[in-house]
Amino acid sequence: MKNIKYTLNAVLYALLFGLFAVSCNSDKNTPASDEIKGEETAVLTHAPNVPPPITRKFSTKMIVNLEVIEKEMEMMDGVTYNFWTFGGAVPGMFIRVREGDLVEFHLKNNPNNKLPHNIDLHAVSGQGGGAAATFTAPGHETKFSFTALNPGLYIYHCATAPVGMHIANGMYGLILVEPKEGMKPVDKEYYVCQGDFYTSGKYGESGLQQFDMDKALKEQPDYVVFNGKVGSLIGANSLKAKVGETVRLFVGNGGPNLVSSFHVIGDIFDNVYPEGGSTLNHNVQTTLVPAGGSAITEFKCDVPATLILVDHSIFRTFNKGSLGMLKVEGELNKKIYSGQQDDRIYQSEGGASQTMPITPTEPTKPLSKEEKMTQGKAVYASTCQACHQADGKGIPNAFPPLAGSDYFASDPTKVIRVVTHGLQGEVTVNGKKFNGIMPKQSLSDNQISSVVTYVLNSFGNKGGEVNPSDVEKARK
Ligand code: HEC
Ligand SMILES: [Cu+2]
Repeated sequence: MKNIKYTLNAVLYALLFGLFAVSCNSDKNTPASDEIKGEETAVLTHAPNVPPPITRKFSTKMIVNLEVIEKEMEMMDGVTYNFWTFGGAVPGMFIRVREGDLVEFHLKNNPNNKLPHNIDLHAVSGQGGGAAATFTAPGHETKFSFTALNPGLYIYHCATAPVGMHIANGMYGLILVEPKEGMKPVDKEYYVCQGDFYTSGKYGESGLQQFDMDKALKEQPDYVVFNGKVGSLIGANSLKAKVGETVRLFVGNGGPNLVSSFHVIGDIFDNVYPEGGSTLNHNVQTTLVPAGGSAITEFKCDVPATLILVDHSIFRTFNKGSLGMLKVEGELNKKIYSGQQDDRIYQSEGGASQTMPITPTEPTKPLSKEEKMTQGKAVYASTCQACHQADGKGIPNAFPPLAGSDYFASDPTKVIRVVTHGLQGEVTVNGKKFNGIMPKQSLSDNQISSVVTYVLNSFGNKGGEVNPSDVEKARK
């Protein structure tokens, strides 16, 4: 058994590093007529930014300089991790070249790093996608060249043993090979890349987290995030667009394990290039992005809304971090959408109140505090819990805590107002800033008085009681 395992590994690494002389001749894409003119140094960008479109009509020599940096960074507020990065952030820097370009790739390994690394770009036809030529020790630089034969959006990643661990620590990014004829101009282009992370502590456990090999083998991540961090695309970091603009998202998935069901709540992809290839699909709700794969999605922003980017394997979104926002500002268009802009959109697809409707059974006589607590607990579980969590502690960067919240400590009627009217804009709760949207909840006066009473008397809060008449007053 052991022998078989070692033999398999040996074959795999031998292939990656080019120990076998494989010859594979094909003329199909040979760029015979392509003359390389001049040279350029590629502009690389950190997510969510994308380098400018290529307007050049000829092939050139593109010099790409990328440095591997091992670095402790935040995975979430208060949670840090030793990320291994291409360019100092997760995902790695976005590379943009043109079909037919001769790419001269320079890989540097920062002298302060502890380990050797390399790079396998899926855009490369050649041994290990470049991995064989770029095995680089700390403080060194390697170089190799390739011609970008096939247009498309490709993942690149480290392929140094143990490969899974290098990828799990954040070593991936995207390279776009624009087709010769270029891409249709759009108003906004953004770079979004998903990844799953395996930490010694559970989701949200503070402090420096170690990589957990056991969880990685079981494919049970604690974090599933966009652009390397919980909250990287929400609040002040949200993507932005105006009504009428067309947005193109270059979506990647570094994995290492999970496949993403990429979806934007509140809009439909007019165009999708599935798997980052050349096929064009239209009118898509959710597109699969394989681990080690990509997709390009395009959509027109028709009405003002906060669009929510999710992996629609939805527990990952509400419990592991794969949530982003695209704020679309501009004029309402009631023909396309009317109603209360932000909260309705949220409720219609992502909100908890829609998925778990409550049938109001109106009591005939006033409830005692004890009865309110019982009813309130049930309302909390079916309505509030999806966001504020069972323990009332919320989710850092996304949903504020109700446990010991200083937001309403001095005035319990504030809780009623938040529930009846919803809440948006920046709020500070226990010293942490939140800038999300809480939809107003369609609950009866009785249900609200119960759930608010429940919140005031749970999660270590200091008590209190409210009545349906208080709710009626607050509604006005
Ligand atoms: C869809 C997610 C969601 C649901 C469901 C939800 N909330 Fe919220 N809640 C939020 C968000 C997001 C904020 C912060 C809004 C902001 O940033 O302006 C918030 C803020 C609050 C606040 C003020 C800040 C604080 O932490 O004290 C209270 C109180 C509150 N919610 C109570 C409730 C109660 C009670 C329910 C159930 C009846 C509920 N929420 C349901 C998302 C939600
Ligand atoms: Cu590596």
